[in-house]
Amino acid sequence: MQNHHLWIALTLAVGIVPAQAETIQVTIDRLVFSPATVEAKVGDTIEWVNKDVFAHTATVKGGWEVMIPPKKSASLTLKTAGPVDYFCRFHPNMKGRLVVAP
Ligand SMILES: [Cu+2]
Repeated sequence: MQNHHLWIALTLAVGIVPAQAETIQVTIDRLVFSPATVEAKVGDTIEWVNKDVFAHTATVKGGWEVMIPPKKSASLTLKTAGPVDYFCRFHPNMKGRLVVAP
């Protein structure tokens, strides 16, 4: 009986949590971030999946940098709101954008 009540309490609690943090994948294939623009919110995690055989980065000028080794993935949890443009330091033509809601 105690367990039953606990289960109901948990179910109700989950129901009122506003929005769950998500993990959003960005694929890198043949020197292209895809999707190039991602809409996310603070607390979400971006996971870059590198399908290429060479390393890439997701680099923000004056900000953070994530190294994504060949055939591997790397991730970053978003801490600040606002739009942010990033590029690959090895291939500056590779560009991506994160639009981060509070
Ligand atoms: Cu690159």
